[in-house]
Amino acid sequence: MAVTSATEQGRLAGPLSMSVANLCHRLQAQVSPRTAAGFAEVLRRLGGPLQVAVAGRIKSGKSTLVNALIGRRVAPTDVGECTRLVTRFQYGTVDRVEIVFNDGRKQVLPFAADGMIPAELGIDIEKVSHIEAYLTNAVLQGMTVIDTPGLGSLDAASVSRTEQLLGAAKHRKPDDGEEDDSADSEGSDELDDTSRNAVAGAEAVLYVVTQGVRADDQQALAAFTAATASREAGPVNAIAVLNKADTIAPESVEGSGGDVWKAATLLSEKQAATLKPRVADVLPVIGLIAESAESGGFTSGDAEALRQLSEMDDDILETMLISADIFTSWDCDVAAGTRLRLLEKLDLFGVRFAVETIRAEPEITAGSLRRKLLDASGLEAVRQRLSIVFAARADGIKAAAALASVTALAHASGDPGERQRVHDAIEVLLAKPEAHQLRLLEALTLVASGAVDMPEDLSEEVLRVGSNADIGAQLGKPGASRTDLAAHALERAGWWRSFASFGATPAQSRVAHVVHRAYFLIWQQIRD
Ligand SMILES: Nc1nc2c(ncn2[C@@H]2O[C@H](COP(=O)(O)OP(=O)(O)OP(=O)(O)O)[C@@H](O)[C@H]2O)c(=O)[nH]1
Ligand SMILES: [Mg+2]
Repeated sequence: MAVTSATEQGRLAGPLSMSVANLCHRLQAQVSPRTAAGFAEVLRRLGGPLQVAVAGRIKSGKSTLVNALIGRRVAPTDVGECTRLVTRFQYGTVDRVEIVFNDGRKQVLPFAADGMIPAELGIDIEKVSHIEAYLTNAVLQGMTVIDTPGLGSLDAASVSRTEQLLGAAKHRKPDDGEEDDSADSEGSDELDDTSRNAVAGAEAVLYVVTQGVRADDQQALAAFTAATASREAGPVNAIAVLNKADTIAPESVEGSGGDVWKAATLLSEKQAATLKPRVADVLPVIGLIAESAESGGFTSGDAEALRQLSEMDDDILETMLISADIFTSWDCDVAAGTRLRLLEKLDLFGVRFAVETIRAEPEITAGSLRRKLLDASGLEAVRQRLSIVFAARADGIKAAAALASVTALAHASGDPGERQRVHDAIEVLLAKPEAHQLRLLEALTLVASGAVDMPEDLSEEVLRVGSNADIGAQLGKPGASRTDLAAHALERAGWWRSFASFGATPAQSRVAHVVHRAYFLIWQQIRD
């Protein structure tokens, strides 16, 4: 029996990924070469870092946020062809960018003079599948970041390109131009389009919304769905940010007391009410300031210009800060070009924040000012959330995504015998106690996505038990004693078991059995 090798084990996110990897290894010998090639791809992905897609509407600031997260200004923002392409940022030992064409061909793309991916490629982008960027930045060892074009644009071609890449294949009809007949490639170990898409797709989503885009905006939601298409997104693998928090007019938000950050926090809570339980959380962030502070964009020259501004008469500065036009066209000692650069890096809110910081602490160094800007951007909270929500659960998320891919591959094979063998193997795997976490994630996603309807208090309980790593939080009793927790777990286990048997619909009952077992396992873990 083929088992996962020691080197592979080292790279897998945890025991769940390992059990799915073992399943793939075992099945490889029992399926057609093409499905086996698909399994090989699933195995390759299981061994890699979590794949996080940054999705959202056009111009919501996705690429800016990607740069901030990677800590390097490398993704083109604002204009240019590249904002219409999917770019995958992954770890590499040398910096390298490749254009991947639809036919699989690759071409190395030189970085632009400023170290960024060129905004214009100088080739027919209709022929381009996506861009792969290998960067030495350490953050990418922990996750692969996928920058996506803003959906909701009128550009249907880039929308469908994104959907294909991110795994919306199940909705797609065979392309006219490309052959889809399995007969041709039968016996070959090349991945066909369907199989490729079955294993592609992001495993987690960072969903970018702005004040201007209502959270329930259909096109914004389409962008969200497209990013995870073949698997359901939910609080396990999706978080949202309310970006461009600096541009929120506080007077438009009741209760903000005129404070921009307070307004952003209130708006985020409101968006969360609409988006939950699709996402774990909605966090306010100022991507632009985060990018400038994190990627070396903010220089000591900028700090010096801000210091000069801070020494100006307050009334004059206030007038200048009314609008970008006034700020750049006003007659003052700081060169207009420098002011324009400050705006590009910090926008008016950031300039004001920096000036106020310098006035409160005139001796502040450029480095400390950069640090304060970073703190003000809210990026740290997003990072922390990413590590709590995603990194800590990478094993479960990756294993669930891999299982979904395995199922999709078997389904795409067109061979009923093969489909049955794969199906049986998955059932055996899921029946094992150590795979319970996968069942729980599945149940949670069914409830979160509304596929299984539950009374609200029960939904909340399922979400709580399924999406927390810490037992106190799972039981909704943070800080309670072990004895209390054990008693509570046992009580809830009993309750869910009887709910499963009496009063629940068949779909609810399946979820209830999983929740019952989750409580039971918690109890086993903490009883004396
Ligand atoms: N004021 C402000 N501007 C921002 C912020 N984040 C991004 N921007 C600006 O918004 C514009 C669009 O940003 P991008 O990062 O290119 O947005 P995108 O979502 O990647 O755009 P597409 O890929 O074309 O859909 C740029 O001019 C950014 O400088 C922010 O937090 N505050
Ligand atoms: Mg972009």
